[in-house]
Amino acid sequence: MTRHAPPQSPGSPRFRGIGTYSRLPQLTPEDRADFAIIGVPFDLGASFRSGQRFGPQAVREASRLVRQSNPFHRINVYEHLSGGDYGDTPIFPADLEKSIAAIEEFVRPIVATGAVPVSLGGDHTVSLPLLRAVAATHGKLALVHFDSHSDTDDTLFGSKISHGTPFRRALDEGLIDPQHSIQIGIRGSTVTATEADDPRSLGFEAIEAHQMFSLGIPKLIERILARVGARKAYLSFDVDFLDPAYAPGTGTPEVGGPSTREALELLRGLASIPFAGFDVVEVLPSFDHGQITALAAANVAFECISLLAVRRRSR
Ligand SMILES: [Mn+2]
Repeated sequence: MTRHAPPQSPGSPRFRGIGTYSRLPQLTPEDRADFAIIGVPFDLGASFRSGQRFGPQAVREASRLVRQSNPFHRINVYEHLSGGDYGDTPIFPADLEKSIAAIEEFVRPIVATGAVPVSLGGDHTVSLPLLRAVAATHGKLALVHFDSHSDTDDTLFGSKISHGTPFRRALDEGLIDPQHSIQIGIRGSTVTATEADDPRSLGFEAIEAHQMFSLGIPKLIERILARVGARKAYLSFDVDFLDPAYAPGTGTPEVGGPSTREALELLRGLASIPFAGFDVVEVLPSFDHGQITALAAANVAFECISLLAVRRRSR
């Protein structure tokens, strides 16, 4: 099998070439790779600011500076993995249901080839069709969810499918196992006084931002690993997990969150989990400044890819 990898910088400066993720080769669903970058330019499920449809391309542009090796893990990712950018899913800009179906249909056969999708959103609604596509091959998944919101509402403004409901629907459809799922970073003012307990009543473990800071990152990593165990898992990273100082370009920002540095440290502790899919969502370029958010998202995606490489190396 051809090992797909980005060109190295000497001889090809990083500002040169077509803007795929990390300048990876552009692949088609017929190609074979270990991981698949997939853009999901969808924002019909956003309840406040919208424009996340422009997220994938902003993250790709910021990812030019993402190189082949992760020095924390002392690993060249592409010595262990082949990866490519599969472009964007089809989208119908005035039809939510049709778009959701098209996202799932695009991603499902890619997952069936054995590739791990690393999807770039899009508002958080996209996690639902992505989970459907991943669960179709891998079965019920443990969810590791970084976000300032639990996104487990039954409805949002009367709609069953939105960026506030993906994990409730995933639960209803049996795509995720709440007993082995964990949400981290939940914060912000709420509609009712006890809303923060809602995901717990559904069976999720939820670590609110204030609990996260008192636990500290090493203990937090232990909690995530204990919750997931050896199960196949899906990691969903909403950039509003980060404090707005580190991710201003997003739809529903909440103050009092972690820094990008803390997020990287957290992610780096998760290499023992067998991840079957990742998404990085809610990048909203029109509210971004100096690529702060897009650059954070590009590097979060690289840390996710690095986890796959570290796990491959250890086996
Ligand atoms: Mn979210």
